[in-house]
Amino acid sequence: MVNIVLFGPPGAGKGTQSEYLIKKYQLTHISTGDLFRKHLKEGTPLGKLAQQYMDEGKLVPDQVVIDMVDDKIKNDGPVTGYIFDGFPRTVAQAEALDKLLTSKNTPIKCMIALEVSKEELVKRLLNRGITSGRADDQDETKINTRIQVYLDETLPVAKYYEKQGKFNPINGIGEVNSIFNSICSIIDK
Ligand code: B4P
Repeated sequence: MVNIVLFGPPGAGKGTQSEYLIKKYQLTHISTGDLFRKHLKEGTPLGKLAQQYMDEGKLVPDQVVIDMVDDKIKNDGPVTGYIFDGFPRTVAQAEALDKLLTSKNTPIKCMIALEVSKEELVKRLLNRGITSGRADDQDETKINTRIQVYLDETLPVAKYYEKQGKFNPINGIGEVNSIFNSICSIIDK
């Protein structure tokens, strides 16, 4: 079983690369952003709670995120591995994930961090905002908040995995295919 964490700021290409990785390695996708958007669409209490935070570009409280992931993993049947996309976003989430996977005897193999400049992130997200309908992609102030939240609250997660010898930074600017190949070479090591 191969478990991978795909890490990076908003707009770094996590969702984009996940699609290719799922196909190649038959992984089960856990995107906390997608799960929240699904709840939102279905009008669940969890979706309504998450919306307040997402619309402002802030993080949903840790315990809410952790419980949702816990529930998803516990209810999944047998899987060949997970790709965690946009999770963990805080050290508390990373610790909770380790605990959960240790109890299943299946640790994280590696964390891959996509590195992209702030100018490129803003450009990509505004561009996606034209078609996505996502409120958090349409307003440059909200995008800047998301990037700042990433720097303040999420970046320490990189150190967490670095200490475990699992941190692998890669350049997230360039052709989607060549970034994909760089990711595969890390997974296949
Ligand atoms: P997410 O859904 O995770 O959204 P995201 O950070 O914007 O990344 P995404 O994966 O969608 O974008 P991608 O980089 O692939 O989170 C949304 C919100 O949910 C958060 O702000 C937060 O409120 C909440 N949330 C989610 N998880 C949470 C957690 N764990 N804890 C607390 N709160 C949480 O792609 C962006 C764009 O770039 C796309 O348009 C794509 O086409 C383009 N692109 C990708 N690769 C490219 C390349 N190589 N070149 C050019 N463009 C590229």
